[in-house]
Amino acid sequence: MARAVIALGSNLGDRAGHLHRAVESLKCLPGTRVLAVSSFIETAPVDVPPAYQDLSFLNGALILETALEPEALLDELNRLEAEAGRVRAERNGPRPLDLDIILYEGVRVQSARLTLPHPRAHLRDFVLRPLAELGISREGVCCNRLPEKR
Ligand code: PH2
Ligand code: MG
Ligand code: MG
Repeated sequence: MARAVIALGSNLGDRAGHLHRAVESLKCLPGTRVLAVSSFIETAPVDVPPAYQDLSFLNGALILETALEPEALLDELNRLEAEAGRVRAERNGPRPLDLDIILYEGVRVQSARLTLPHPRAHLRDFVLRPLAELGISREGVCCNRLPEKR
């Protein structure tokens, strides 16, 4: 089993509903347990096309423990995004649900599909604020390190 940190975001439709349903769906993934969930916070859009500057985000984060390998976990996250109605049309376009793997304990990956730890998470307040609530600092993200198990 490995622990992984997932960032959640939504700026389309019933944002809170999408995030809450995602947490419930993650609890049901095979070999997976959700250990901690942050609160969900309202954040201003960062680096989105000008047409979508008015769509503020709801963001959060969670820690899970899983038997899924990183790429298998990514497949499940992409499936949940699609089930929430996400259509990938343009870069950083509006989305009912975005689920990003921020780090996966002890694993560094650089492939076409996945980079771990997440290459931009440590620069983004909308990720770092929920992570801080879970006891994970910017340094923790950069160093691929989670707090001791309690
Ligand atoms: N996600 C992005 C781009 N910009 N801004 C906020 N506030 N929250 C996000 O989740 C977000 C963003 C790309 O995934
Ligand atoms: Mg994403
Ligand atoms: Mg994202």
